[in-house]
Amino acid sequence: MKITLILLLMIWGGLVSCSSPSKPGHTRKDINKFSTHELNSLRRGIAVMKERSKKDPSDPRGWIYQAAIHGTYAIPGQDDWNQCKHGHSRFFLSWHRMYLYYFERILREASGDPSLTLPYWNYAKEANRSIPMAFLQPPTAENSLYEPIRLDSANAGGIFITGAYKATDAMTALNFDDVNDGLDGFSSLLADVPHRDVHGAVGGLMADPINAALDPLFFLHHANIDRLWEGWLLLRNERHNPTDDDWLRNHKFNFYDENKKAVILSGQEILDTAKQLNYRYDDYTTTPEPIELTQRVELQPLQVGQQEKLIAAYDYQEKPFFLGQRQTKVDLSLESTAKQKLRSLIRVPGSRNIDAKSLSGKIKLILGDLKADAPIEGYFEVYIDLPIDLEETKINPDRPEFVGLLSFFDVWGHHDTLSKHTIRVDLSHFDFLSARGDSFTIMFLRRGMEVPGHKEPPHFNGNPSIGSIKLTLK
Ligand SMILES: [Cu+2]
Repeated sequence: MKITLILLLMIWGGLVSCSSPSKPGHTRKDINKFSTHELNSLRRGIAVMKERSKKDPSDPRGWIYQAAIHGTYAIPGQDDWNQCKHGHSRFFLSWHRMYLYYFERILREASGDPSLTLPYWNYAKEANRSIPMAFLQPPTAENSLYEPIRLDSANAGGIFITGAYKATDAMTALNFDDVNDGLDGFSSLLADVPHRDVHGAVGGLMADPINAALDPLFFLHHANIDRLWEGWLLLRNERHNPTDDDWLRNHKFNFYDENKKAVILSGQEILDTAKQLNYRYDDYTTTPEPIELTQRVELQPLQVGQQEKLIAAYDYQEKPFFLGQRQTKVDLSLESTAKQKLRSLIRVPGSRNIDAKSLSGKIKLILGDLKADAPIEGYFEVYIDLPIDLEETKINPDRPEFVGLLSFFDVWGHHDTLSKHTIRVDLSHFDFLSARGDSFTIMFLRRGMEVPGHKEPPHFNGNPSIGSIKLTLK
């Protein structure tokens, strides 16, 4: 009996190791932990892929073809090009996981190093707030990781000095998908911050969803987004992936493997990275840690009779609100009945002693009908009622007037969809509202990665505009 069992175990063990010859699995590491050997493999793999595209543009394992699967301006296109899922698509995370998986296999094969894995860029860590050094130095064509047309500030080693890198809002969400009343779920929140803002802050190819995957940094950024998805699931407390057929089975996506073979994946095949895709991450921590607070209140679907009231709006159909190069302000006056309602909610004017827990999530700033006629580099910080005459150097997201971030990545290039961006407003900001009275000011401050001492923001020319600005109370 014992012998049979041992024999069976041996056969089983043999079968397992035969069916997956690449065990033990691959571990995706922080780029800053890459050894010189690993960096050389990464550089070589990308150089080989770039070379392949030059020799044969139709080679699906070439750099340009791989980027085209994500997005391309090339005409005529192939059926399997321009597949990227962004914004509020519920396939944003799953599609990019599949895409990275086959890209990584191709990269590994191209590098000739069977142990090469895709590294990730964890910009939330204090030491990682600039573009990883290997992608900046040397700034020559020989360095396959360098990309000359990023924003100057990004390629000069500029750092995120503001909150664009923080996934806090996304991590706090319990729902994967957006829910009925328009509150964003984890997937959309992560697609906004840090995803969109990092794209914008790097600039150049990265700021344009159609060209983004041509910059090698794209793959490290998305590896980090993929890692944050796993990190979110590990926070548990009701967090889970969708379980419906639409997400798991009904949508299938096309890729190529390292042997040029066409392959197809669906959601159910990529849920367990270690078991199904043979990779894991070296670290799943998300920085800063999310706060478990009032999400349960926020995520309840809209109930009958609980309509949203307009508090204030800038909603000129004919004339959108254009954002300027640095600071742009817009005054909104309070709608009179909303004013009373708001006052009744803020029991102690000028203080923080309001029942924030029960009211959180009820006030929303909705920025709708976003438009741009070119990719917009950088991103915008949004503030409500900053003190007048406040020096710009003192404005940062640690201030209580900060309400969120706005980026135009994926507004450009997705003309067919009406782009809407919703910012949940923390009630503590309304101290300022009650103090000042009948109107308040929303300020948009443009940021990028900044080189200390150089205050000039990157110049854009895509005329970013907002068609409607609304503050609603539920
Ligand atoms: Cu992206």
